[in-house]
Amino acid sequence: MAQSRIETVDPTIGRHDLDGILKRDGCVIVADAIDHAAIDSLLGDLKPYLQQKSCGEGDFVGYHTKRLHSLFGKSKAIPDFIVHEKVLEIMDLTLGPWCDSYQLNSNSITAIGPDETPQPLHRDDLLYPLAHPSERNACCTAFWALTDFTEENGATRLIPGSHLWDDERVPQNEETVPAVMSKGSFCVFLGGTYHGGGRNVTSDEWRIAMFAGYALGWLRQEQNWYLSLTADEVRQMPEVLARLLGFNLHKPFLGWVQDFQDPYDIIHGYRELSSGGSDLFADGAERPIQGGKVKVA
Ligand SMILES: O=C(O)CCC(=O)C(=O)O
Ligand SMILES: [Fe+2]
Repeated sequence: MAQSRIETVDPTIGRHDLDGILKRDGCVIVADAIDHAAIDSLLGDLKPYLQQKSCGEGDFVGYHTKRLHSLFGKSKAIPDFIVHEKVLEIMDLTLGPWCDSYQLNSNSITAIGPDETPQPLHRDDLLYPLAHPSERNACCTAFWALTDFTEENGATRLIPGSHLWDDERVPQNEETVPAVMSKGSFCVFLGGTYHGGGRNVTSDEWRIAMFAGYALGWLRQEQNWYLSLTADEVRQMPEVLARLLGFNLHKPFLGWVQDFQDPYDIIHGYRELSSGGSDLFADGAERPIQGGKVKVA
């Protein structure tokens, strides 16, 4: 049975325990996983953009919520969060079994201001036409608390265990629990876990989160990094990040360019017509994935 609260663990937790919690609850909070200096530097870089940005105008995006995107060009601190070791360890667990490599799906700042009403509950995997429950996760989201998250200031609300619900069951606000956590912690939830931004009843507090969504490498990404980054920016990134953004070949042969080349090589200067190509699946990558419907007790 899923818990009626979100389990909070220490960053030293082992894979086996993390896996058990995520399979049972579909969500977990990892407390104090990054130091405040990294967050303060990020918030300093984002401040002018947040000041200039207008609030949304819609039930889903809110009316007292500011959102920022294309964050790589706005702060050099972003990669520290996106390729954070513990986050990637969780993605290895939740997405790794179903693809050769996973990718960054989305990356946003959501700053919920005073008087915001709750965001409608939803599943982030609504992007993909999946039946629930499914053993295969299409996507998985991590969100970082850049400020303390409290029930009063709009902490994201989740329904632990709802990743195991079918498509008929309608989530109710009373079933949600707030992801209360300290600045520097992050919460992860599976694509099938119902959640939504919380109500902010404070008079002057902004609850600021950085969302980083990850998805199976064979799906279309929610945000299009190919147009929001220049080739020069990608060339200067560490390889792990460039590949995570999709400048990568998903085995056995998805996403190749020119003469069956890996996009990562193209971006680093591969010249067309300089080879006749080679078998992309030569190193033995076959269909890597097997699986069926999840068994619900
Ligand atoms: O800001 C939040 O707490 C939730 C945002 C969210 O779930 C979304 O925009 O998909
Ligand atoms: Fe969401």
